[in-house]
Amino acid sequence: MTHQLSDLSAEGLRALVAEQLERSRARTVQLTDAVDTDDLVRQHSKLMSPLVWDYAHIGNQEELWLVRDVGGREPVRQDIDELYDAFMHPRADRPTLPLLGPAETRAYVGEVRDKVLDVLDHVKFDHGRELVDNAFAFGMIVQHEQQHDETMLATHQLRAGVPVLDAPPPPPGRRLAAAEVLVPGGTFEMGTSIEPWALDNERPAHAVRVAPYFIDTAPVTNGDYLKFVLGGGYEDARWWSEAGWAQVQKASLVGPRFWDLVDGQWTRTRFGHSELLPLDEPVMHVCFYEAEAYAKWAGKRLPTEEEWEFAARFDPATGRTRRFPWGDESPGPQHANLGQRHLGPAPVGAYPAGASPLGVEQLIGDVWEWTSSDFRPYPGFRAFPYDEYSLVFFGTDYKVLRGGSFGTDEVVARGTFRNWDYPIRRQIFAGFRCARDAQPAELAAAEHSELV
Ligand code: AVJ
Ligand code: FE
Repeated sequence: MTHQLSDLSAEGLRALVAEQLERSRARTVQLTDAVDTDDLVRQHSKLMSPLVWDYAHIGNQEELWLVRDVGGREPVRQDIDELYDAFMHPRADRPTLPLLGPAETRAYVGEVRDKVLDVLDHVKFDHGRELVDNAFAFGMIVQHEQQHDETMLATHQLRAGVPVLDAPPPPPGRRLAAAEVLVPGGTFEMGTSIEPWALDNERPAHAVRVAPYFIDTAPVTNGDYLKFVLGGGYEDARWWSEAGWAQVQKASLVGPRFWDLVDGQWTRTRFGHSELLPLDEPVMHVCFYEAEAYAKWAGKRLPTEEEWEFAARFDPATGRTRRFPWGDESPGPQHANLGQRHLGPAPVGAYPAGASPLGVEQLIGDVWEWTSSDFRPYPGFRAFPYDEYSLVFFGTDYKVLRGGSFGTDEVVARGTFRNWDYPIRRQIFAGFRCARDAQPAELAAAEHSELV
């Protein structure tokens, strides 16, 4: 959302929250109405919850934060809190729980929403309560629903059977003038202290120094990645970290998830549709280790999270950190492929209006981008409003992904937003782009060309 949200009147803020609640619910309903009762309660993959769990969990979080905490109202269904607590039950066990059925779930989330709209009508945004300032708790719950909607979209991708989702194709790509650009580096302000709906791990803004580096102008494509596959990349331990090579053996990896070799031709299946591999689309459904191995094979490396954000937010003309690669304006359909408007990443070059000042494209939307960084707190981090959003995940188990995918809503896909997952995960809508160190001779050449 816009950081000018604090300029809105209470009525303006109420209207904006109502619209965002409505938008996220429409998406949840679309993703759950698309399948029958059996598909809602079934577990499509051990990696995922049954869709009906996500659905009721969305309602339960909304009840906990907005009905009970912000609203101070009586619980709707305290008896089910435990069933929908993500920390009590791992995803693999959720189908065995006495979950609410589809009809009960719809009634429950509907009842919660009615109460929330009543709370929204009466809430005072300016009572100095941090949870309610700038409607933060409402923004957090809207983002929570949208994040689970992306998770449910990933469940759809894992689901067998006839296609049930439909959307227009993304815009066409174009040839980029350069494959990589030199980012001069410097000190910039990373993270945010002013985006009202930024989550705790994006805060606070802090100065970070970045050395000069090269970064790819686009995500690595299926065509690029296919060369690595055909060149024997998955059979050569040289390209892989020790943990990555162990994962190749353990999971028998031979290529990205959802790629298949059919009669000598590579195909990929998405939301039930199989087609020849589109070579100019960003590669997707690779794990961190695959991204890391490709980068090494290509003579490059993954960018750090700091390098990713510098490329996405730093404006060399003013020295200022901006909200997005294209400026401070919230993303429009011309800037980025977000919000499940299309059901896949757009080909490289499809979003010239979304380019950064240095010409780095498709940083926001299309595919989440693996970075080389572990998920760590920023200096001055404070868990808010609960430890289980970020704090309990910090450490070396998770790698950071940035930028959002075609399945991420714009209310989530801030330039500062940080996602994280285990380095072996491939069901998320993740790809990557490469970076490399700038050599002294290249820096000298760049300086020279600026002088002439
Ligand atoms: C930020 C996407 C890693 O799905 O585990 C949802 C978001 N947190 N409910 C996740 C989240 C609590 C989180 N990710
Ligand atoms: Fe959740």
